[in-house]
Amino acid sequence: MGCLRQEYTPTKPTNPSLYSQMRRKSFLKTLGKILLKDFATIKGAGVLVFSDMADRMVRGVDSVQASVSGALFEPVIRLGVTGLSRAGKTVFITSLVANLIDRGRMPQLLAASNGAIQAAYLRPQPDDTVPRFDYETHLGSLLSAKPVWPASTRAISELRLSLRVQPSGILGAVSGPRTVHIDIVDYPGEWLLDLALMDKNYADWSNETFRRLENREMAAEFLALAAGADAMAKLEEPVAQGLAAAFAGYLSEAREAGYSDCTPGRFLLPGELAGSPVLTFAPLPAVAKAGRGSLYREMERRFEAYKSKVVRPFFRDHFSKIDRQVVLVDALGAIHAGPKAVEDLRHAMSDILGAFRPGRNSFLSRILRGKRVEKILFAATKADHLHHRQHGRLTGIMEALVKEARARADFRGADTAAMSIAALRATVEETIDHEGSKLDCVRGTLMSGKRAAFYPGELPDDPARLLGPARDGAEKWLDADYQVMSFAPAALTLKPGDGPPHIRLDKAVQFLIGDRL
Ligand SMILES: Nc1nc2c(ncn2[C@@H]2O[C@H](COP(=O)(O)OP(=O)(O)OP(=O)(O)O)[C@@H](O)[C@H]2O)c(=O)[nH]1
Ligand SMILES: [Mg+2]
Repeated sequence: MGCLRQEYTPTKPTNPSLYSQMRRKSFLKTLGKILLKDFATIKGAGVLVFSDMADRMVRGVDSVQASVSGALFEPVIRLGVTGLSRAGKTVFITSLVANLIDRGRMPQLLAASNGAIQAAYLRPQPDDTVPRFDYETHLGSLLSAKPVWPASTRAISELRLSLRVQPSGILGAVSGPRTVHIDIVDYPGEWLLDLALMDKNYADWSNETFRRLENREMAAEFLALAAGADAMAKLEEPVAQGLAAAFAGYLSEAREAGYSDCTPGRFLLPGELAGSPVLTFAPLPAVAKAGRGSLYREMERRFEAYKSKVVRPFFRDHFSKIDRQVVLVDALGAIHAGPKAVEDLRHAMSDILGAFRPGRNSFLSRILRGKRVEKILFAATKADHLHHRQHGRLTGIMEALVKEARARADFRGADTAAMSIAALRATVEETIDHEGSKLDCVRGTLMSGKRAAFYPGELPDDPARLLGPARDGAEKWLDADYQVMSFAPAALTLKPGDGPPHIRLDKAVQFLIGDRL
């Protein structure tokens, strides 16, 4: 279907007023259909909440505009890039863009190797209120004489890369080159975990949270504070602030300890919302009937505000528009940290993937109105820490990590794949003699500036040998030890036409957008 749409490039009528009339007519017609459909739903069920309808209309109008401009002018692909913190999102996007602008290292991207992509350039992004992905600064850090990894980024950002593509076949010969825009949207994976809040009220959320916290020692301080709070008393802001701060403190310690269910996500990554009332709440034990202006009622109100002013807009304005998605996973980092971290990662993946099976969540189903992400790539990042002989095993582990979630998920219509990649290769391979046997190592520059060869350990052929003990709660790996080493980015001198070195970035891009080029 994507191919058909892309082949169709109608020419503009020469009469400009006729042309704009056509655009307006087609837009209004489709908008009319959306409105009619919404009213039919109200009549039939009588339960459609107004804000849902508004969300659907916003999404409807957006997608009408997108498809109108897509069909008549230039197709737009919205590529979502997500992953938990430090998964490798910023490095991935920076290298992806650099390698699409200079395509010498992208042989597995068909449209690059057959010359269909004639040019790639950055253009102003369509969303005026989303911060721009700071490509130039990030690339500057990676390409400087003393390269460093880009700084951590903690919010959503966007970048538009436009490609001039010469379509193949007869149609291509007639129509000449056309422009395809790729809007890359970078957002924290932690935000997807908030989806679970949408179908819960404050009392249920509080109960569940207290149940979860019961056996966690890092929650002791918050639990004592919550137990001592008078939920029926009139709200006093310092009390609310004290509870929220203790709760946020618990969340951040829980995450340090490797727990993944650390929602609400913005408590850990508050960005510009830090200190605002939508982030100044915490769960409270249930009460019989809390009066107006009481601590309980205000906490409840702020929880609802968090859902409607923070979570809902993210899913409505950003998530719902994504066509293709890459989920980056630092699987090697988790394996190195031990079985608990691997089990935790498996849970987090399952929760994250929940966002891609909207059938389970009525809020999301309403917002998406049947639209689905068409392709999802699960990529194990930083594969340059491993000799290529082991890449297949890392991919196997990645597949196993998301397998259960994938099997349960209803990805109807979405094409999924797993891969091991390195967005920026910082090492070279080397086989060394060690106590009479050969060891397949990688060599790179450490953060200290020293060069070192590194053997990370042998990943098992069968992923169950890692995931089994992880699920059984093992404290450490029995038959192996896995290491990760922090390599600095390699100092690069790039040939004209070449982007930064990588592993399988071209294959990843071919999977994600190759069919639309
Ligand atoms: N060797 C190697 N290390 C990588 C690669 N990609 C990322 N890293 C390492 O992983 C760290 C995190 O990468 P980022 O791209 O900043 O990760 P992120 O997901 O944007 O992180 P946050 O913005 O903090 O959420 C980097 O500082 C590097 O140390 C890679 O391709 N190869
Ligand atoms: Mg980042």
